[in-house]
Amino acid sequence: MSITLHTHPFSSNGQKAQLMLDVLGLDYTTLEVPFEVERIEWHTAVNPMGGIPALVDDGFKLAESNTILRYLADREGREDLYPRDAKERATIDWVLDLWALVVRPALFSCEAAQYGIVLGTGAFSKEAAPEDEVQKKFDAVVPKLNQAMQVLDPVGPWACLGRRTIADIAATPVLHRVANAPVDLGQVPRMRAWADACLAMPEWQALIPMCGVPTR
Ligand SMILES: N[C@@H](CCC(=O)N[C@@H](CS)C(=O)NCC(=O)O)C(=O)O
Repeated sequence: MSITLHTHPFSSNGQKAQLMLDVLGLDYTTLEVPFEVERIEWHTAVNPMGGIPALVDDGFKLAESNTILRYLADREGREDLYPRDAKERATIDWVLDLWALVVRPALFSCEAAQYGIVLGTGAFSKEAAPEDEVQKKFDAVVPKLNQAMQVLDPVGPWACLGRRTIADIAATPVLHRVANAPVDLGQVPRMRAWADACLAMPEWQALIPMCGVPTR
């Protein structure tokens, strides 16, 4: 049995798949996909869309980071991370979709300014914007972030079900970026409490040196 993760150290979607593998304690190897517009052939042979990450599990090919998280939890029988109960599962899926389809896109202009991200060539492709510009972009999305955080368990700190699930693992890399951005996280208290819990995961702490995101 061998697992290979196609990823890039700065890809937040790659980081969440790698965090999941580490939480599960699985053995795997990584292949670094260059951040180039023309994606390298060995990667598109697995994920025709070229997005990072992709996973190959003994010849079984998979892409889309949230799909990879769901698959790995099921593969390992980890119902604590992704339960079979329809309502519990749907609650997690709601947070996963909310994060990927609403929150991440809202945060992206802030992230792109902070890390000089250019779509197609990745992070550090241009100079980072001045800190006050990053804060301004963040301020603009604060109302939307607070609105989205109302979907989470109000008690927390985990997103839902009163315990760590794949919803938390999925959000951790971007929460790390936000927590280390020159922004006032006090404006989004539920997000700050969530970030504190996620970033304290020992498996995430161990990944930080690899992922090229400066810690403030
Ligand atoms: N929905 C996909 C998104 C994949 C994706 O867009 N990955 C980023 C890296 S985090 C990427 O390949 N970006 C292309 C680029 O920035 O050039 C997933 O969740 O896996």
